[in-house]
Amino acid sequence: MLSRLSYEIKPYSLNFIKKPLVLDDYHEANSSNWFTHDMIECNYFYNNSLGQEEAVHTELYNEMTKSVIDGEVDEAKNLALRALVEDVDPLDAINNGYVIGINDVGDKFSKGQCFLPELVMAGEAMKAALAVLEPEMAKQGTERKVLGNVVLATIQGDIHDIGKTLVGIMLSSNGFRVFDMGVDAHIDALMQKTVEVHADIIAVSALLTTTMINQRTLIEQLVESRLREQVKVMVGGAPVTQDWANEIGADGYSEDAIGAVFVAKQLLGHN
Ligand code: B12
Repeated sequence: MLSRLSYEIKPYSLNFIKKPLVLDDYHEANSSNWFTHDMIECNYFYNNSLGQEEAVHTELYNEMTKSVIDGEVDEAKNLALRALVEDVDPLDAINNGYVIGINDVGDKFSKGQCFLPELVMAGEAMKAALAVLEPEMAKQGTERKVLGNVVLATIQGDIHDIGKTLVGIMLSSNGFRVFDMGVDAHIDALMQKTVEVHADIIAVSALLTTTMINQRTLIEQLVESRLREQVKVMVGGAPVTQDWANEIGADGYSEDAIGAVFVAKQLLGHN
């Protein structure tokens, strides 16, 4: 017989079950047809394969995922606080809850299935949750496995920061340690930071055709100062293209933030 919990589990639970149902099914799931045989079968399987405590955590993870997808900043933060009170491992909360949400929104943005304000709000919700959970992880000494150090900035002369910040959120959500140098970041400062933090990647954004040139200057100066072999360079921003990346000798380019994660992993051999 199905337990009461079955009926409380939201569609997002299906993320954790090896069943080809995806978040896109959520809207459909909200229709009256949701309690299909498949769903009941899934939750039956689910309830019988997890202990009560894990099931409760899974419900919390699902709420976390949803808070990011819905761009609910306060909700995301409150759920993170609840995780701490309920002794949920912060790393599990990040990986099983929030990251699933931000990756879903990022993926939808890439496919033109959602728009910038939704992506920005999802990023804000993600940041609010990380701000609660990361200090706790540091305290517990359970920091996430770091895939690599990334020095990130909007290049010298340019003050656009929305895209750069989204790239930073996606990279840090997916295991990179990001040192965000903000906007109008001077090339000297970027190089200094690269040395200081042993950066594996420098990721620079440019939104102006006039400041794209500074991405080239950065690479030239890295070569001159013999830092070029030690660090990969990724470039992006609305006017930047793969051709431009090739022309200036950058190692990686992506047209969006979710692609930036893929490229960064690839550059460091994590794919
Ligand atoms: C918002 C905006 C502003 C805001 C910026 C607010 C902020 N906090 O960032 C304000 C009002 C301040 C602004 C100012 C200016 N702006 Co403006 N701005 C824009 C606008 C409308 C949107 C930019 C944006 O945020 N896009 C959304 C983000 C998510 O997209 P994105 O940045 O491209 O990032 C994505 C990808 O490119 C990629 N990505 C981004 N960075 C990186 C980095 C890496 C490493 C990787 C891999 C990927 C990656 O991932 C991101 C997420 O998917 C654009 C028009 C447009 N449609 O692009 C004009 C635009 C960029 N601005 C423009 C101009 C001219 C200016 C000003 C010079 C205007 C002026 N005369 O003062 C000033 C710039 C001053 C300066 N020194 O920088 C022009 C540039 C024209 C050109 N060819 O150079 C544009 C194209 C508008 C236009 N059509 O004329 N701007």
